[in-house]
Amino acid sequence: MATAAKKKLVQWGPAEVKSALLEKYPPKVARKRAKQIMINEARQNDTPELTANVRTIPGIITMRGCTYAGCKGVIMGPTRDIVNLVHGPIGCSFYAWLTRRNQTDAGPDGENYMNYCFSTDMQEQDIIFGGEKKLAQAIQEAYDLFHPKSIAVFATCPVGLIGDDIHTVSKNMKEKFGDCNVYAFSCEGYKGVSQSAGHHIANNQVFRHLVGQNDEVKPGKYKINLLGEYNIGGDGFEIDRIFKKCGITCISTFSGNSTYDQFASSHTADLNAVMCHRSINYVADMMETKYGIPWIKVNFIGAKATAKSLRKIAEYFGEKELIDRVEAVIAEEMPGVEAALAEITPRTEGKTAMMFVGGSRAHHYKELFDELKMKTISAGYEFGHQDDYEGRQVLPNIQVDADSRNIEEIEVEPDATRFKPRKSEKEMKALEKAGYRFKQYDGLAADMDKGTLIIDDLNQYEAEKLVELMKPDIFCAGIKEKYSIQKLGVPMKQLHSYDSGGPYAGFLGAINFYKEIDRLVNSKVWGFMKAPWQKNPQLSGSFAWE
Ligand code: CFM
Repeated sequence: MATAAKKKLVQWGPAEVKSALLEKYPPKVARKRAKQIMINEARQNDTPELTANVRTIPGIITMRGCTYAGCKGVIMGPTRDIVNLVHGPIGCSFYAWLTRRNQTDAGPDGENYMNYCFSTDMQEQDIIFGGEKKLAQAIQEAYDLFHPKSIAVFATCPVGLIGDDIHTVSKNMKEKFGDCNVYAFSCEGYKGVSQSAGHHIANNQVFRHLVGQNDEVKPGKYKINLLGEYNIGGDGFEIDRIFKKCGITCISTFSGNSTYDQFASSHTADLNAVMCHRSINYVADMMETKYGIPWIKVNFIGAKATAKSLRKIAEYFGEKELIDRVEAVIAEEMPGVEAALAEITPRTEGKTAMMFVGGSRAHHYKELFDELKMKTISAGYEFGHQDDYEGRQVLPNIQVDADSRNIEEIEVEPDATRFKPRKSEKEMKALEKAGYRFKQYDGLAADMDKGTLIIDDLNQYEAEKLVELMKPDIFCAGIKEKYSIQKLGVPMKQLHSYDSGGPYAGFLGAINFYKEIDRLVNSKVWGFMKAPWQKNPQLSGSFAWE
């Protein structure tokens, strides 16, 4: 019996798994979900199409979050010296309060508002009579208490429904104060199909109200911005350590451990290095058009990926001094990584992983599992777009639906005085000829093996089914999935908050990750897990009054 079950598990085929996932759905739901479950063919630039960034089917328990979460929590949350004021009922603030593990240091000025929860605490009467006065009062109160450089206002669902004009309130308060930049985000939770819409809304306002506010040129020779790095579990600290060692100056990180001033002068950098393509590519594109800063895709998750990204940055600047320094740093850091791998990989080799995270990490963390010689058998995003799966070459073919049209696209022009190409056309051409790729991202599918399953917007039911059928050695997702998966006897690692671990970025982070995964996939405890009905299938019960 046990052997038969084992045999069946080993022999799963992706097509069978796909049909098993769809089996219980009503026909219409099954048809829709079938388009979001792809058996990967691993073809570069020509993968089969996957439907993404569409509404979750009502009734399905999605893993996604809301637009407000993407704007307030993800993009603006990690900035330490901007007061993030949520206009809405208290629950929206409370659940966005210190839950993402984006770390910060207080900096030399000690200005850090991250540990505070600012909210207008809307009540029924504000919903009925309007909340603008209350919002103005709250902005005034935050200003009087802290005198921050900047206050950002975030709209929650009811604000959009009753039509409070948060932008005019913010503008009036900004004019009144004179020394505090106040602006607002119309990021009502329902605005888009997921948190991805919130990223776009945040990008637009960051670009409009923050980037380019300070023209003062900061010291440093090789100046970059790191886009789409949010310092979860201290990842950003490790990347900063490596940059410093290499002599690379990071003007601004968008937005891990960042400050208002860093955003304000980010247009003075000479290169934008993009980590999380999904959440911040809009800013990268807009900064290129307005200021002439080229962007490249990088990844600091995985030791090899880190080395590759550093080399890519050095190659862009093209100066021997930097190239040599980067090589020296890699040579210094890699022995530690290799020693850890030599010890750990014999125990992890051949094991299997599944990853279902946001819109970037499934791809990034695949690098770390590759280094452990583990196989990623299924992966996907909660809210990735088609380009995050298949690469940016599909961008011209993506059909804009009503939900995407709902999100503003800013028309950007080159800045009359501040647009400055960072390289001559000739230099750019020469780099491209040597294989250097600007503005390019190939997506997850090209890196996944043939026959693996790529699934968009995986839900609670399918997650459990998938684990039952394919029995991975580890499943990676978020807190909502954690306990249901663990109850199936499979170790679960949170790749959003890292449970309480991290950093996993850079060289030292990679070593941390290897050790934790080793511990998880080789722990026998998961095999002992049995639910009561597995131990004793005939549980009997009676009513208390019987
Ligand atoms: Fe980018 Fe992120 Fe992600 Fe994301 Fe997120 Fe996150 Fe994520 Mo959670 S910005 S898309 S909205 S890498 S919070 S730091 S882990 S879902 S994969």
